[in-house]
Amino acid sequence: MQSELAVITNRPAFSQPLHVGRPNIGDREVMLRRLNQIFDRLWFTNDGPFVKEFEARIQELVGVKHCVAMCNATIALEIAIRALELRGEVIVPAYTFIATAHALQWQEITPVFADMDPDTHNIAPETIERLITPRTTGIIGVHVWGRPCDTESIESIAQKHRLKVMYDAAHAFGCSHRGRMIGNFGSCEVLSFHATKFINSFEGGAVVTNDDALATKMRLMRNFGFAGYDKVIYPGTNGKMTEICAAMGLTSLEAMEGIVEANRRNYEGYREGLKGLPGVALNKYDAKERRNYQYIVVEVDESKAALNRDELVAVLQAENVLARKYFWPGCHRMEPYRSLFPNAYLLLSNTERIAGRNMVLPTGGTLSPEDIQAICRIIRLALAMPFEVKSAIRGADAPVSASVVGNWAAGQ
Ligand code: T4K
Repeated sequence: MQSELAVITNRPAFSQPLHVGRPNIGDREVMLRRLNQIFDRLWFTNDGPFVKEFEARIQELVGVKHCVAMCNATIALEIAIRALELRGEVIVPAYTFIATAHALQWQEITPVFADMDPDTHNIAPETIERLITPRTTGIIGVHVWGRPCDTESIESIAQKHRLKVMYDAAHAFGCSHRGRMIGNFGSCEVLSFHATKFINSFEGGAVVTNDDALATKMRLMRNFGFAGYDKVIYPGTNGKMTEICAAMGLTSLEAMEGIVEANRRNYEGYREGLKGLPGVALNKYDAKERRNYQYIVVEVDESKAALNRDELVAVLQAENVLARKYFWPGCHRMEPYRSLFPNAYLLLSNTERIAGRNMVLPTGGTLSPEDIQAICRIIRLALAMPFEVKSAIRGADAPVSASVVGNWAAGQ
């Protein structure tokens, strides 16, 4: 068993970097056959047969009337926001990937940041109402880590104030809420199929909805507003998914059950390995609901653990375990929001606290149970020798960050 830490010895436990968000491939041979079909058909994009098949599979899996596949979830968010005619101000959680806020700001709609529920990391409904002004037109909830928002409370606030609701479900494909699949809530929900997501299409996204008119509008918008050759009936952009992306998405979907199983095994491995460590809390998933177990999120409470989150991340990165600090420091502390709303943090105390404590650990099909045991051992060892770790990090500030940059670059 390893008795020293690389942060002290400079000898990492892993020779190759372990990443958060390593892509799942599915059956490589099947993917290559699909690639050949694309070359044979000479149909590369613009609503091709694989895109249609991918949309049909998503509709079936989510149990929703329409899936409009797009080139990524950021464009899907932008198109959905525009199709819903949101404007003025829209309430979003500060604790999300920056794309949720940027999709609004990009169209000159002001994102107004709400605080999070510290138990679920999702938007806290009780913080929404005080942010509503005459300019507010909607609420975007984000199902962070695939754990559903409190849709009932959000939708009742929205009804009371005549606001529209949509969800950023980038993390939540394959998850359910009270027995109903995510994708069926609000006016529409946005899925991501980015390489790092549970199901990936290299890059990709989709809007799912049960609203026929909204789906028609979004199909027009993702293809420049074309309604047939030479006929543009709507303003639009290029949000189309390509055939090669849809081929990857289909291949990934076929592997879905195996991916969930591997993710769940990894999650259980971490749970076992981190059990009983004071101040180190693994995110919980509701076993009665469908979950994709894609994210291993650990909250480090410095008042109970001997180290803080940043120190543990430095320890892990020195070992070539490239833990991430998602979603630190929160959207409100990134530009342009930080300059536009310098006092936003005053209403975001839970976001500030949790964003400073959360770290996301590597998972996915390339990790072995032994890798996970080794990662947990590193965390245990570091917490057992906090003074040595703190002084190594302090004393070797420059070398530690240089080696972290080196590790990160080597993994690119
Ligand atoms: N809404 C939410 C709530 C989201 O989380 C996201 C995206 C979106 C909307 C927008 O969805 P998309 O427009 O992307 O479809 C990553 C992903 O790029 C991003 O998709 C994801 N959320 C976010 C949480 O994570 P970065 O900037 O941290 O990515 P990057 O390049 O550092 O990659 C993350 C890790 O994955 C690295 O450790 C390396 C590994 N990786 C990455 C890629 C691309 C690989 O091993 N192979 C790869 O091909 O944002």
